[in-house]
Amino acid sequence: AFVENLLKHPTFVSNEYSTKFIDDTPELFDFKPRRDRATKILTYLADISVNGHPETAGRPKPAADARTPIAPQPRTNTPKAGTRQILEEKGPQGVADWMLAQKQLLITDTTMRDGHQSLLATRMRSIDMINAAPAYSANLPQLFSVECWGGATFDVAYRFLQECPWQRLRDIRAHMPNIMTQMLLRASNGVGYTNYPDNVVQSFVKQAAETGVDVFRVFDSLNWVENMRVAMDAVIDSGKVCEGTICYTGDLLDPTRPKYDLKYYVQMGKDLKAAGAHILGLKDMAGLLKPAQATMLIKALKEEVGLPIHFHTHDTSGIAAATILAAADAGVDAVDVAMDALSGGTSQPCLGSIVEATRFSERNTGLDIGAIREMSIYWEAVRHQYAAFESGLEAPASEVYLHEMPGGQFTNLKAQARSLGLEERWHEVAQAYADVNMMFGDIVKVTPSSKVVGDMALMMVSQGITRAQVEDPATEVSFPDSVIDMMRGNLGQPPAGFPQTILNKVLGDEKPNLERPGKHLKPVDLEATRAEAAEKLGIEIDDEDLNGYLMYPKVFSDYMGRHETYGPVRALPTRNFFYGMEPNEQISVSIDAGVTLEVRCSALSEPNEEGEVKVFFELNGQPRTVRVKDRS
Ligand code: BTN
Ligand code: 3PY
Ligand code: ZN
Repeated sequence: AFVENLLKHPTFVSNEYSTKFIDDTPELFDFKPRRDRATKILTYLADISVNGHPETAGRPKPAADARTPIAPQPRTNTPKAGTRQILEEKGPQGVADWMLAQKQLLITDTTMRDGHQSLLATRMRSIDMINAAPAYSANLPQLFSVECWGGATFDVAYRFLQECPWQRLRDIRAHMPNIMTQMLLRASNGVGYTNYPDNVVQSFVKQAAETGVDVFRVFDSLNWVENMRVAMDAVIDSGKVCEGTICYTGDLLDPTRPKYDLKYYVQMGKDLKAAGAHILGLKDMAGLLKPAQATMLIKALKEEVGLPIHFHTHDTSGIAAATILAAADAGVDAVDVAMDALSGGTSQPCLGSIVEATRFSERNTGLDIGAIREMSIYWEAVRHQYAAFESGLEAPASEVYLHEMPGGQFTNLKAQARSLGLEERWHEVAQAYADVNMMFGDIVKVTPSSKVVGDMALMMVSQGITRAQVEDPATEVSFPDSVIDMMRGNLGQPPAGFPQTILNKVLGDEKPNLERPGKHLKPVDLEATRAEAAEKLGIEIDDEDLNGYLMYPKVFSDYMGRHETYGPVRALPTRNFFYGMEPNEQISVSIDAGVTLEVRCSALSEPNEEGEVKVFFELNGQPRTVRVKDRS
């Protein structure tokens, strides 16, 4: 069996082995009957070539002559020290002190997280990020941070991209050792849609810090600081940067909505400081903060809280760049922007243009505009590979001030509306979303509370129910589960609680829980859970896997099942991952350091009577045939 394993090992097959290879390759001693990784990848390529990828069926395809994305060359082999070195040498408080002492406007690049979450349905694959990381490190070392993890990217990686989010983080970290990585953490909701037991949140944060997150932006979907402490404490204990975050909603000058005024935000900022935040995040997830309001809010927070401020917004309205410039004038310390090719619309404003706009001012970012252009040209080619996931949003829309949907939810909800046959009634969905918000007491809408409002709005439009009917005790309404869950208090409490009218209607006589949800959740036995997963999946479960399983038991298990069949498909170029191979196409697939498969597709047969297609490959020059059922 050893010799058999050796002969079919891809490194051996590819003649790249050395004498150390046998010692360094423990799987040679693994004698279970198991198909090797190369065979698994060929199986995947054959299946996709014949049947297509379920996620891209019926969607626009990249142009046949679309440019192959080639990352910019690193301009040096010894990247300059950056914010990561400040964190390592001086700790998180050192980072905060350094921010306050800086004059330059500090820049976070969101392309690898919110940029594609908001424009491409979160579908960007790790390989496209990791390929860019060395050029970020060498050519853009002045960046404050690169947001590349968390939010929706965690489950989408397992669920739709067939890759491990932890490996993505580890690889980006390794290739970009001088710039801080940043993640979005939904406090007690982790990177999920529900409140997890405290020890699950703690375990997750610890692992994320170990694998490679430097800055944790922690927010709560109802702005309840009480419900953020467990996550914030875990970040502080890990020695990483805790960015305690205010979610911005409404308009702080609107006299008809006095709930979220300047005083409210300043108080929340003070509460987050008292809870130990190193940085104060200001997260305008829908892009509602207007320039003049930004001037007031940033000034007030700077003066009265005193923490460095990191501002995040979305360009759905088309005027977010003006808001960023107003925030910069008012003394904001850091801002989020996306590389040009993935900016605008529901994403962040344009990084290169903010760099140019501040260039000859005292807020000059210090970033090299040539390096930014090169990087954006790369991202443009990457974006073209994801044509299937474009939302087709045509223009900026002031309607965002009506519905207040987060940029990361907008295109998603639109797709959900389409699948319910409501695409032509989108503006009614937008109005219903606004009505539901008021009915729920004017709440912060951000994952997961935004999903609850969206579920309710879709239900009302599809069933033709108005707000008045929902609130009328005499009308029978069957509420979505997520609404019942939120009214029970399972996502926590908004400022001043949910209105009695809606509570009565949803819960009847049932009393909601007004305490922190985590207070009543029993701790999970982590080792028993590890054993359960290992038993169920028949594999060893390491700490990263365990934390994936704790967040998403089914999504993780399904991923592992497919991984057993298809192997490390993360290594495939994006075009081949989504569309397979064409006859005469040849690709290199680097499945491990030093292990590269040269794959050529020679031909596809016609289906036989059983509906089976033969796909003919050459793997490192050797002929290989894979049979696949034609399910198309
Ligand atoms: C999914 O939609 O199930 C997730 C990604 C698809 C995984 C691959 S695609 C080829 C093969 N056929 C399937 O139906 N699933 C796997
Ligand atoms: C997320 O939680 O994924 C968000 O992007 C919220 O804005
Ligand atoms: Zn965002």
